Amino acid sequence: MKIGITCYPTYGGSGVVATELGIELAAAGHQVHFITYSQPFRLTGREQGIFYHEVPVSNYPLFEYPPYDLALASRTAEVAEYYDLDLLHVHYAIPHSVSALLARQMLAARGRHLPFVTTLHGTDITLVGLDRSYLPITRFAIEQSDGVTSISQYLRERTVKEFKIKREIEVIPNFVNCDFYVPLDPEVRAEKRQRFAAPDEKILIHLSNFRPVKRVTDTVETFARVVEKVPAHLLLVGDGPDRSAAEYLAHKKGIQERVHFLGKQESVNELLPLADLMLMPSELESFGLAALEGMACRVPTIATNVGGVPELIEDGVNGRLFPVGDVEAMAEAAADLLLDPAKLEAMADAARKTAQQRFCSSKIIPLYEKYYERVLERTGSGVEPVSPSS
Ligand code: GMT
Repeated sequence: MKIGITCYPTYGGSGVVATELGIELAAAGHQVHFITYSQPFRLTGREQGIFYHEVPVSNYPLFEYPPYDLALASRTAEVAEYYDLDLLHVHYAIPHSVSALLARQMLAARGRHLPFVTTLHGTDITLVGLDRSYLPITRFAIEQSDGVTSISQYLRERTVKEFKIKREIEVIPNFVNCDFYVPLDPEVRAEKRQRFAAPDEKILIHLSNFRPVKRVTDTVETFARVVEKVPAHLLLVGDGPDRSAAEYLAHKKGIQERVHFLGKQESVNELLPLADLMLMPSELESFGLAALEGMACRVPTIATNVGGVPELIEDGVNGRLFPVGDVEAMAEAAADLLLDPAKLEAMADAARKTAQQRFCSSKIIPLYEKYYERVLERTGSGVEPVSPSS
């Protein structure tokens, strides 16, 4: 298939999922065209079968708000026509599904059919989509999509309830490449950990875009309580609006030497396996991709019991779940695990097993392929399989 993908190309779960999906689809033999305002950050531009099309947005002085969604619709229609795309897959409903709808209509007027699939990721529904100014158009674009998927059961139910959507929404969970996100060989791991911690010290990690919903200061609060019991270091990977609040808190608590702000990192698969535990105290997560990436590297997560997280983490088996804001309980559980190596090892094994058995890209990518085929069949634009001789 020739598939167009639109997403937010910057750091953020939906962009990561869209990019990894494109990489996996290209590896499976499809032709993938990314249509976004900048190259998705996990792409090198050298991947076989992947093409990138930048969306230029002109900044005429009259435009206080340059109309990116229109530029995106226009560029999508062009790319679809020139490269003969079979299908478009947009990640994050706002504004991508609206631009896709416009592109589909523009092409229809020229006698071409471009079905599009919208994948809902979370804040497009739970925060942004419920803003009155965005709700009607988001609901319309979701209803008009040729296919809609959500990354968890929770998000599907929340979309149906809050948006009163009647159409079918397919749950296709997030995934991780289990050959790329892997535990390290113990000797290599011990050597690499020395960059951050002494051999007898533990390492905790947090990975996010530091938005308020991630409650990064709860991560620091939790860690401050852990170091009272266990010598440890905290790696904070990512950047965003709450970084300075977290830095201030680390100084206020006098633990700044133990809290390492690493900023945005491209190869998180190299950092995650160094940790013993991940902290994800979010206010809400429709899935919690960071936790899954950690689990694939044998790092269990102390998380909040919110949204779609229980679909990934089973409390006491492959991680721990607590109410939002309960930093005391999260710290106690973390210290308890760090001081009980056998318990931590069992949980680390279970975490990797969950990632492998349920969320590996090898299991999830075929679900997307089958879904695309169904959408193409339903909309009357099925792609003929290419015979080896043709
Ligand atoms: O959480 C964010 O701030 C970013 C957001 C995104 O779309 O980039 O993340 C959402 O999508 C991720 C990938 O599907 C999920 O793993 C996150 O749980 C989800 N975030 C929320 O629901 C808050």
